[in-house]
Amino acid sequence: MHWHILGAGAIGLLWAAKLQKAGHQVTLILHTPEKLTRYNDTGHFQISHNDTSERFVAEAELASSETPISHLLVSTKSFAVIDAFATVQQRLSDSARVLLLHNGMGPQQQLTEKHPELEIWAGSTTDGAYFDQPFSLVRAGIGETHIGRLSACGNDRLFQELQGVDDQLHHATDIATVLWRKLAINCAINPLTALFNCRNGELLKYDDRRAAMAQICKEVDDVTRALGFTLFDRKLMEEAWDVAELTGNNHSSMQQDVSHHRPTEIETITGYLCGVADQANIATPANHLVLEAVRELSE
Ligand code: KPL
Repeated sequence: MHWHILGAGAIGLLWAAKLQKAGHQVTLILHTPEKLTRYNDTGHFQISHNDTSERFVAEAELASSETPISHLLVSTKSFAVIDAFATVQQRLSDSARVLLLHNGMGPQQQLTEKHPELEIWAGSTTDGAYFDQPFSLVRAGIGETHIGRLSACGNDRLFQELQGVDDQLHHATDIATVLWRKLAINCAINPLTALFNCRNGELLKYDDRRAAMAQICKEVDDVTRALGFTLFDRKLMEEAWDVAELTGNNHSSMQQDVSHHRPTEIETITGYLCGVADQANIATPANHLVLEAVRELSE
């Protein structure tokens, strides 16, 4: 298969490498002519893990290129998905498959509703990597990725066709629950780490941070229960506590975005949760509070 990767961030390049290693053809779609020129200086990206470093030679182009796209992986930041997708939409072939692999919720539902003719998949990953230089990634941890078909249209063959790409890749028959689980954990951890400017584990060390986290988690539990989702077999606070402890030394993606003065994914994380809660008339004051506070931080 020929995969076009829209969003050459950490997850996009990790997937480009995995797909290429499994024998797929890969083309990176880069955002600006400057980025394309910089990439074409060497024509490769590299990924290091422990003491080894691997080099991947892949083609790159701009969204304005005209070659048709049969398989599209969208791995941009969640707030950029809709606009980025629009830049390549007219290049999609009739039976194109689209895999959305980004944080948060909202864009997956919007695209599926707007394009009932497309086979759209969504995924959630705990893979971790960061850039030490442009186009040079350090793999921080090997995580799991769950993908599932969102659209009514199409079939489940894509999962079989991705066999061999990643031995930690799982087929989710209920992708909505998978996306909600990740959203719930992100609601519990990301805004507070951004507001307290701390590592994930440092949320657990202070009474006020733990209390805020517990309140946020209770509200998320209220919302998901009302929607009929069973996310975990225990309270979200217990689950989120374990994730914060396990990733204790990490800076959450939102804390990093705020500290580097980049736009955050608050609208597709807490913003999405609050939107759903408001529509269902469920009070989520703690989530609204952090939503406003992170919006102010990002101004
Ligand atoms: O997914 C994450 C993120 O930072 O976005 C968590 C689970 C909070 C780990 O850092």
